[in-house]
Amino acid sequence: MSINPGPPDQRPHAPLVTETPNPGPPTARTRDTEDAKDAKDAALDAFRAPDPDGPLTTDQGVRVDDTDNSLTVGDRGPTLLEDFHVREKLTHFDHERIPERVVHARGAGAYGYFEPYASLAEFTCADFLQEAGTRTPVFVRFSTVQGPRGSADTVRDVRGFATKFYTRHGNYDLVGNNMPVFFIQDAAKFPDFVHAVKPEPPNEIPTGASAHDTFWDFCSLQPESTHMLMWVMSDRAIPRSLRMMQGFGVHTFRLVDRDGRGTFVKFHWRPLLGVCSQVWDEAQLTAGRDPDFHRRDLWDAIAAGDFPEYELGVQLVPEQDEFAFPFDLLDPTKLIPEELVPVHPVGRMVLDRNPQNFFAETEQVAFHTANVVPGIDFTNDPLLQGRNFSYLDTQLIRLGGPNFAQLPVNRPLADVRTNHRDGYGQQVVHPGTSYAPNSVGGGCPATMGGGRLAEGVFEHHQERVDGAAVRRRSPSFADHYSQAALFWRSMAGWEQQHITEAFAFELGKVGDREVRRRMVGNLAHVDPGLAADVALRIGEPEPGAPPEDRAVASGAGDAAGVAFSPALSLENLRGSGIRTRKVAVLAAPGVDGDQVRAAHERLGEEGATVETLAAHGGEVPARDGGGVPVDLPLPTTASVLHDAVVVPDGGEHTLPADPDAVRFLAEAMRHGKPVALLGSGVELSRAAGFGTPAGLAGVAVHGSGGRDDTAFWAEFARLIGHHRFPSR
Ligand code: HDD
Repeated sequence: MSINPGPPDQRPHAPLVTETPNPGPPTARTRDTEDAKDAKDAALDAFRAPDPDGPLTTDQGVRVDDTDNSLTVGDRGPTLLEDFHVREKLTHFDHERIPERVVHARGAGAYGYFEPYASLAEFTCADFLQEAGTRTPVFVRFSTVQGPRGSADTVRDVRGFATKFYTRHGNYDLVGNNMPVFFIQDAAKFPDFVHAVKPEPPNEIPTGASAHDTFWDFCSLQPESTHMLMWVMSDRAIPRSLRMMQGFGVHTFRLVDRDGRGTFVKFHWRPLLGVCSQVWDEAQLTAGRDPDFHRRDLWDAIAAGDFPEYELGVQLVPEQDEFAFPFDLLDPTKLIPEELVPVHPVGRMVLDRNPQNFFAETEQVAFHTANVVPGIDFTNDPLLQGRNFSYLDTQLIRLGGPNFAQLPVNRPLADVRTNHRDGYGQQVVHPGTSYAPNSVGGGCPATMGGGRLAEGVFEHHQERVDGAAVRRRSPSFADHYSQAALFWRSMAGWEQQHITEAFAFELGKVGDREVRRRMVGNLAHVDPGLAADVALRIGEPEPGAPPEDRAVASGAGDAAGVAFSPALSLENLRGSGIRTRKVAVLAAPGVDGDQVRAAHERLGEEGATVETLAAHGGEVPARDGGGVPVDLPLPTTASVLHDAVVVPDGGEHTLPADPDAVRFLAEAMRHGKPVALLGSGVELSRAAGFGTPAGLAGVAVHGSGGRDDTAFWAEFARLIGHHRFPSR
């Protein structure tokens, strides 16, 4: 395979001129395909800035004598227009900003690769899914939706999960979220939805939050949002890490095999570390302690070689079963319960490289749902159809013109030969013709004709459609509550409690009583108990029974075909092990140094990152006369930035009197984190108001806990692997 040859000045020859009218598909399995990750990395090399170890120049390459002083008349005189260097410097600076994304403005990105476990040729001719182990380079961008570029990471929000596969047959973008359904059924509603969730017009408040009147006004009038609201009010909306959340393509897409046969497909990403969330108070505190919490976590993990990994799974539905479900496969407010159609793991994605420049790569990456490759196609989901217009459109304004696909991060590895010309920022020097048909250019670039899917020629799936042009929602989209109720029923008790509290928090911030009542009324269709509880908490009357016409579509029945879906509960999605979990050891003068070392060794062996914290940096004098090195002074960190806490024996004279240490442990206890109290470590628990918490879920109390006490540390590692104990 030949790769995109890089910027024009480094190309051996112009890519447009081919000697044969039909260039044929890229089939040769060269090193580039076998080690595809290197192919994108190498392609980017051509665009990377030269070694900065040399003289400063202007944009024109002219060496500069001085960049600190403007050219002036005399020492104190006016600045001269002739100073082209300073004028260029200021002008470029003045133009540094581009419009942020209208949604998903805040993000973090990473490169990596995808490889299938086995061939999917039975269902699709997509080149990158044909052979086990074929590596395709990817770029992934995670994001929040509501907040601007500078907003905090840990807000309650949906997370974007967008993947660009640089396949040999062109770029394929899977632009998904960490929730499998969406707020609306038709793209026509998207501007309304976004206007409602974005900050209120007069004062641009709130930032990164949906707890305000316009959002709930819209949703309360738009019952199709109810299912998604259940997800957004659940702990799924406050993930512990971008490395610990699922991803979903949301829509039903279509796989197409080499003979043109279609199969409906839903895409799932499952993190190997398991799915873990914060608790709400923790998420709010984290937003203040480290607004970059998720970005930093992703970056640090990749930098440390702890590469995040996600398994790709597919739910496959034969085309003849299109109408076999009690919901419409084209309705993006519905999921296919895994109990009806299991998720088959088909490959894995590893993120193993941080970008080198945030703006050039993470900001300028341009995703588009219509970027599909032969073997993957759309369905008539009206939300997807609208997206297929919107993403290209938005890049034109965001990235300043039609040549954004030439930006390094967006360039396909596959050859590009188009008749597109000119436009802002054109990078390619096209010597040849730019129209078809032509004879003077030898007929190039030439189309290859239909029926050649397997050779990498995209051909739209042939589906028979017939009907009058109508502007109305399909009646098959009418049930807005059954799956919301299925979600509610499938939650563990603590998850239901968190959802109830989240509704009460959000609606409690809504000023308009009519909106609050209407929303509570909608919740009655999901579960009368939920509605009554929320109503009580926000001081509204308990709603009556749902009106008859709506009750038809209420969750009381079993319209989804399953009564419970264990696959929806976080209780069943925890990973195993404690890799990359952050454990704090609180040390104070007199600490048992052996226990501190044991925590580092035993938990470190399991892959956790263990940090010793003390009132100040340097070393803490240990009981045995030695010194314990301090990783972080307590005032510079917080318990919300850690997953678990160890309080060793020996600090009882200082720790309980240190307000930072007391707050650290109190918060960890409140947030249900695993805690190990060794020997006199229980004194800190008493000072934090938790007494001697033996028997509390997730708390390990032990008299010794030295290095050799392997059973104790193994048990504590098990507790850390459990993540949180919200029932505490
Ligand atoms: Fe969207 C960005 C995901 C519906 C219009 N969307 C955007 C991003 C993600 C999603 C992950 C950020 C991509 C990146 O990192 O650059 N969007 C979704 C999902 C949806 C969805 C999973 C429903 C299933 N979106 C949706 C609709 C429309 C848009 C219905 C319009 C009709 N989305 C956009 C956009 C954005 C965008 C305005 C903003 C920036 C961008 O595209 O590049 O075009």
